[in-house]
Amino acid sequence: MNGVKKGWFTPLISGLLVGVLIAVVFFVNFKQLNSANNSKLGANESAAEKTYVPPGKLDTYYLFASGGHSGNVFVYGVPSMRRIRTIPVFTPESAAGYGWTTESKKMLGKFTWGDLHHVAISETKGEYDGRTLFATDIQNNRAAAIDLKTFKTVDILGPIANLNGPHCAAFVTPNSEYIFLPTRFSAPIGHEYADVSQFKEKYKGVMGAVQYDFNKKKLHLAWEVMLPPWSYDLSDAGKKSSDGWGVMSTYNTEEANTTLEVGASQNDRDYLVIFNWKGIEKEVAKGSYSVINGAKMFDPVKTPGYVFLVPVAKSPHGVDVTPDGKYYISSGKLSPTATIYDWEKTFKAIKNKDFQGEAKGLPVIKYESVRHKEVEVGLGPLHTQFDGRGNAYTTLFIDSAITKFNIKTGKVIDKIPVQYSPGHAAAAEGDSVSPDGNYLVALNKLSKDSYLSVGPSHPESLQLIDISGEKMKMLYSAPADPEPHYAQMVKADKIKTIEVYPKDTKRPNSVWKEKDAHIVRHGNKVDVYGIAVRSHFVFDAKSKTPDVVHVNQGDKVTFYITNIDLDEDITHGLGITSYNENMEIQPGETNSFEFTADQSGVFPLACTNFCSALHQEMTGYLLVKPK
Ligand SMILES: [Cu+2]
Repeated sequence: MNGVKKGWFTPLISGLLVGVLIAVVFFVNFKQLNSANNSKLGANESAAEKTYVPPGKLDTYYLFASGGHSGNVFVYGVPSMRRIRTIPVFTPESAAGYGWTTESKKMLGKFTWGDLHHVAISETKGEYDGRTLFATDIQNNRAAAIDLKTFKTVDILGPIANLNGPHCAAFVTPNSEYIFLPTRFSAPIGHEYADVSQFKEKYKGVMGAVQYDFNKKKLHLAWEVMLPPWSYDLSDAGKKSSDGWGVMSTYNTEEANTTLEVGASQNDRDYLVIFNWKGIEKEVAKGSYSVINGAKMFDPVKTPGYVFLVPVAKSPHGVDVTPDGKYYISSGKLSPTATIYDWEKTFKAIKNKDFQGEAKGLPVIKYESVRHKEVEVGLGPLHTQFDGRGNAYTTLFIDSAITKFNIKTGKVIDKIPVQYSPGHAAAAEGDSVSPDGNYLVALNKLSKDSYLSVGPSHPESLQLIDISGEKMKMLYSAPADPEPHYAQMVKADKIKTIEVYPKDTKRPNSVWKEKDAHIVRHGNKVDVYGIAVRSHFVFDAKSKTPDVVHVNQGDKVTFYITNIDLDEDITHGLGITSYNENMEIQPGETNSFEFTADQSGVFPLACTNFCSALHQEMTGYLLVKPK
């Protein structure tokens, strides 16, 4: 009996053990597949502690993330990964009345969308200075400046002449002298008609150098550089010992003009374009340019000595200058290695004319002369960030991972999975001369099954990684609207926002006292100079119905409204029913919109930004008398 019992019992125990083991294995796999939050089991608590920002406490970083084809910038707090603001830039946004106010309409022009790809914080001595955020629109060839005192777009330049898809922009130089906009698409310069069969002869690439006047808050095009008909992808400015230089990646050196998926992947090597922007600036000042569509166009073939090519693995995306300015790192999307290039060796090779020939009239520097190390990073390397301790972090699109390696030795130190397909990554102060080395955010193109289902299309994701130790640790995963493309992370104490707009009584069209609100009529033009204050509007102080505006059908009506509540966060809005008009007026701000009163009748108007207990009562009427 004992034997039988034993014989029966043993398989039962073994079976249970196997069952438990299988369950554990499946559970572990399930966890790993469905939650990349934890690269190690049991890391939950520490990750939670590291990202938890209790009520009443503030995050230590701002993350400015490009909103891709949303046309906007999304602002997150790090480490909580809470989204704290959407800044409308290239796309109307009704919450802010952006796209309806006179000023924002003027900035947007005829465009109602944009593809906002790269953001860049202004720099002083290579450090993020927290003054301004720049962004570019790859779709409609524009550049924008966002004032970080108010988090508002203050200028849009463009469409900029001769540019076609400034993808890699914006990257600023160490003292914000320039924002470079190299373009992804080649096309005939000046929108001249030429069939794609004439691609090699008539099509050109162009890089635009844009400047920003910090006092006038205005962008302007300084000059452009004519380039071969290739696709220019990312760029970065030199720093410290390499200041004055820039580098950009280029693909389709095959000059394919159709079916690029195949055509642009033929050559083993493409190029990095190395350019001496301080030299070009001097040449342009001397008059070495031709004017094309109003732009000063510098031709590096006609004026040699400023633009050079360096071979790189095929179809490169990122190219990034190390914080010390000594190296630049790039890789081919279709190659598993990243190359670390040496700036000093590059300058020496240029000086010694250590060239292996030329392409389209531009000298090609010998690869072996400028290479520092090749690193086996993994599949699909796209973009590299830094920790300030001599390490680099490269996103791997195909592997869905990030590889950490030492810049000096080229030795791979660690690799962490992300969910899934990271494009760029942003380290804390990561593009500056002194990265903080504590956080890295992976900007993932896919998030399959990471969040509650929202239908066939899944959210993208931002994953916060702790890079303070030898090994990387996944801390948090936040869903994101399409498409997180590029981001920069800046210390929160560098951003000095204002509490209210200053009470500027000289500001055009502003009214600061309720009794001064008035309406001016000239023929069919009606200008309303009103105020918004908790919790009412005054458009005409002398009227018995101060919150009612009477106009005649067909009148051209402008509302100038000043928010005279000079308290932080007391924002008002003004929307007119059925008239498709809305604006936000922040404390101390004056905003306006204008329209033709083509519909007759009674149109209630109201405050559109919740402002007080009597917000619902903050209303009035637009009365349009029929013709
Ligand atoms: Cu209000």
